Amino acid sequence: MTDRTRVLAALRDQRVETASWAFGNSGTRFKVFAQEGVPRDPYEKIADAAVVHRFTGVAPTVALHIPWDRVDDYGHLSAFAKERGVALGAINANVFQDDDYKLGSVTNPDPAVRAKALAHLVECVDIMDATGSRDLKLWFSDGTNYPGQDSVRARQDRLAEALSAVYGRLGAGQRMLLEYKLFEPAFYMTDVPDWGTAYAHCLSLGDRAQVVIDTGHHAPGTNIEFIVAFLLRAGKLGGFDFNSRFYADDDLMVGAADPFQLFRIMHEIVSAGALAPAAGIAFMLDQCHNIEPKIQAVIRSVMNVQEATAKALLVDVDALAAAQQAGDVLEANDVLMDAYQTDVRPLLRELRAEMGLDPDPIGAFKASGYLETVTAARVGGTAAGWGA
Ligand code: LRH
Ligand code: MN
Repeated sequence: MTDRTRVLAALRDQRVETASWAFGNSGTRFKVFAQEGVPRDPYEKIADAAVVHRFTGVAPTVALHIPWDRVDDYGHLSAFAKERGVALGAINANVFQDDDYKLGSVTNPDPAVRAKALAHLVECVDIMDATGSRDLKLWFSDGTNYPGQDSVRARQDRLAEALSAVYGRLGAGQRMLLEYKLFEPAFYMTDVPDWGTAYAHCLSLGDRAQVVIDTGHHAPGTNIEFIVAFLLRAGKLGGFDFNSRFYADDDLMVGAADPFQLFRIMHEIVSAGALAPAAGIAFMLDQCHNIEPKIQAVIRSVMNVQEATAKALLVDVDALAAAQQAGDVLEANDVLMDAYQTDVRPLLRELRAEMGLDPDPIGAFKASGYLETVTAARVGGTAAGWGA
């Protein structure tokens, strides 16, 4: 198999999971700028996600967020998705928007509040049974704002107890993905603030508990690809929430703020042979398109992941290994930069043509008139959002 054939085959098998909430209205505490034509329910979100797959060919699943995507019949929603060529992906729990969770959800000092939060997490596993989803994604906004507000240790005990209860509820083929975040909405201490805390909890839970790396959840200057390499080596990397940022959890399009970082991350993935779906890494987008057209932004994001991946696949691994072994620092860096500096857009256009797709997904999307059609159709009702 020539190098080119190998690279094209790997890119054709790549899978990126979109996020239902990216198609709805979103913003900051200052303002949510509503957009026309935004979906009004999970069905319309999935219809938009299906369009992303139609034009990119590598985004066949869409993650749901509960209760934002709660429906009466998840079997019916799965069938709706299937008719449009996509499937329902990770189920995201939400224990960060209820008044009862002001002092925490599963870490709350009040056992009744903890029980309520746990019940929601278990409900999400019930939903996975109905949608056929493999992954339960858990992010906890839990934390404190002032020193002394609560016992750091007691909260970890409560967290471990809840995670263990959820872990015990997982069915065959299901796993839980624990997401960490340095801060926000808590501003003194977050109960799952970093990869080490998430990793430690997942280690004590078992094989079906793994860590999710949200690329916007680190302190500035964090070497995220080190965390990727470490967790891959430990068999504890479950997936990514891809986005990018200039400052904090900005949730911008992946690769937009720092394409070189995304390349370095995908280089670790490719080097570990963890790109193929069989490796079990969930490559998910977790973004907010506050001011830009949402569907086009998601298409662009998928293309950014493809471009970073293609560059990573082009790294001359033999030359790199030889330079590293020889201690030739500059040669080793050169080999990597050579791949990064390669314009892979012609290769990706060729891939899309081979897949029977328009080489220019964004041009094809615009020419389809889909946005104009749904904007005209989606009149009345309430546009989807974060429901906060
Ligand atoms: C938290 C987070 C989490 C989701 C939410 C939409 O910042 O990254 O993954 O639940 O965004
Ligand atoms: Mn996230």
